[in-house]
Amino acid sequence: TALRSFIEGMPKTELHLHIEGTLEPELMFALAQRNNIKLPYDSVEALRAAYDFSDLQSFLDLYYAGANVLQTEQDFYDMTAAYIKRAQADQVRHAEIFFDPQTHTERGISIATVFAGIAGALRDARRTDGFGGAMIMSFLRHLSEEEAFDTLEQALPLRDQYQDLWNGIGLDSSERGNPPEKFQRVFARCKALGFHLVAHAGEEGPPEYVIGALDLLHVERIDHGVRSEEDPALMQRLAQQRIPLTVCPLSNLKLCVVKDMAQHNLARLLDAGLAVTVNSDDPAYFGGYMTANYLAVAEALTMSREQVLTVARNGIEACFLNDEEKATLM
Ligand code: ES4
Ligand code: ZN
Repeated sequence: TALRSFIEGMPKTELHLHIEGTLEPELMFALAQRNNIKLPYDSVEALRAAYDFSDLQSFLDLYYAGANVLQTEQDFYDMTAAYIKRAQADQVRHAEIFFDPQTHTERGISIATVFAGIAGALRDARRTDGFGGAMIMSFLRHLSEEEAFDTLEQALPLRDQYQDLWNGIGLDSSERGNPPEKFQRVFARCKALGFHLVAHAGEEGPPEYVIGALDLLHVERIDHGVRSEEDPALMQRLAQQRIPLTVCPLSNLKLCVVKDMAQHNLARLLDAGLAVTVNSDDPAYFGGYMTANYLAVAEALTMSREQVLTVARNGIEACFLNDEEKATLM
């Protein structure tokens, strides 16, 4: 259709993407074989068939298990390079990528290995294709704040070496029961260090977690944030302050945050004046990359080209580049 080709050709930014969530079953099996790891599935098909989630936790269990195949710098490089190639096919020009060091350091992988592999692929893509990248190191909220501090201490010696890429700190994993205030001190430290700050909030958790992320963690963007709609005062504030929401339509569908795509509130959030963006979250698990996310939500909500373009422009506005760099993405 005309809308499909419009969306396919539209230059895009990606601001909510977990690199561990881009590990496609084929690459997962290849890395398992390379590293002599046995997966609890017989085939790529059997693994894909297990991607039938009932909520965030049911997904996270498989996502952390899948990440076990990542052992060497080359593994992290190959995963990131595969993502970049796929993103470029969807006309993504700039991606700010989450990574979860704790998922790997807990298994004895050094944080330097994680940084080197991801950054290596991003730098090669910048040099050869002009693909823009940034790295947002994210803390796992089901772990303690002390463990987050420990991860920060391990990463800080690498900061100079990766200052061209690592510019942000995020917060992800199991939301319910792990409110933002649990990480108030470590986020204050990251702010003092000059990092950009973001946090997942209002995906499964209540609007109070969005307010907490803003007022206690001082984040600049909210990842997901779709449950903000339950609080009219918060909606007003998000619109007035132009606080970006990095919304992930196919993720919300696969994790049963919405019953079907026609029920998604993205168009209502947009109509209320919020700085809504579209992103792919964990595309290998949720059934689609950037173009598929735009298409799914635009078709289900019968969005106009103008609305789709507004969302894409919001993505440029919301990214962590300076105005001169943003202008090159228009
Ligand atoms: C995640 Cl969709 C989502 N929510 C929270 N944490 C995550 N980590 C990876 N994907
Ligand atoms: Zn996410």
